[in-house]
Amino acid sequence: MDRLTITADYAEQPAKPKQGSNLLVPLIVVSIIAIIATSVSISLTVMLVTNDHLQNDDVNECQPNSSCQVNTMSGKSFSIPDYTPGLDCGDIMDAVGPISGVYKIQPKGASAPFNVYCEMTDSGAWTVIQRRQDGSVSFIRTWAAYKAGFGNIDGEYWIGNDNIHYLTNQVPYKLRIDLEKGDGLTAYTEYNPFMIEDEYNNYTLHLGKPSGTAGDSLIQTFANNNGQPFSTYDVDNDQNPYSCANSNYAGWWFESCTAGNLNGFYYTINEESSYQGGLYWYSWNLNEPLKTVTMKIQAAD
Ligand SMILES: [Ca+2]
Repeated sequence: MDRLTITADYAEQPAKPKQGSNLLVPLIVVSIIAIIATSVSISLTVMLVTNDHLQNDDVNECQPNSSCQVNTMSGKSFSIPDYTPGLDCGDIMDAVGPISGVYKIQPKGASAPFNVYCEMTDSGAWTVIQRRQDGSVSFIRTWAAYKAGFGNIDGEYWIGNDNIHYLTNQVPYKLRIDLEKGDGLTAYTEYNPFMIEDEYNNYTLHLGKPSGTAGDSLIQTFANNNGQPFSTYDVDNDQNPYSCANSNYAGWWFESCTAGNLNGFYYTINEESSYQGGLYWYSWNLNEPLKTVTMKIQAAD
């Protein structure tokens, strides 16, 4: 009986002590991992803070005879070496290094320097001529507004048709268009070369060979924008009996009308609408509205 009872008791609870020891070992392991992870995390944080601090100190160190400016895109302030307004952002990068931000440039033909956003990347310095990101700036503007430029250099803007003309007539330039959908997917298209004529010739668009991941929505498509003059709602130079600028809510190089409209109305994602006149690039995203668009130029190789 005793033996049986003991056996039975033992048999009923065979796992209990083992469970205890099974739990104990993972607990110790987990605790050790937690301690190590915490230490690593603390070290990393310290390193990041230190690096950030060092980088900021590096960049913020104002040298004698230097000018300081604020990088409003990142919200960080930094200083840059004194520089003479360059012909484009390529000159700026040569002068101050690969620090993206707002700078003054003065291309040949421009009567005065003007602000522009310079995007310094692994593929060189890009002069940003247009940016859309939140709908904070209306692009339903007159001919005069598109001529002079409008918006905020640290946000949404059009750098101005005169300025685009000055820039792209210095040397051969290429155009890069960066696109982002609502789901965060990105793609790009380049046209090489890219230039526009002067106001006398209605800023007529000239595009070279397209390349990239977003396809061509401006040349070989249902509307050929290449060789077309610029149109706005108050100056209709398009090939349509009506006004493409009116129906597309944009100033653009419309034919009749376009398969790519990057100056249209900014629809918020999931906004109930017919998407008429929105930001779209048909060869990549049909007529679904885009989330962000950047048009930027660089001297061609
Ligand atoms: Ca027309």
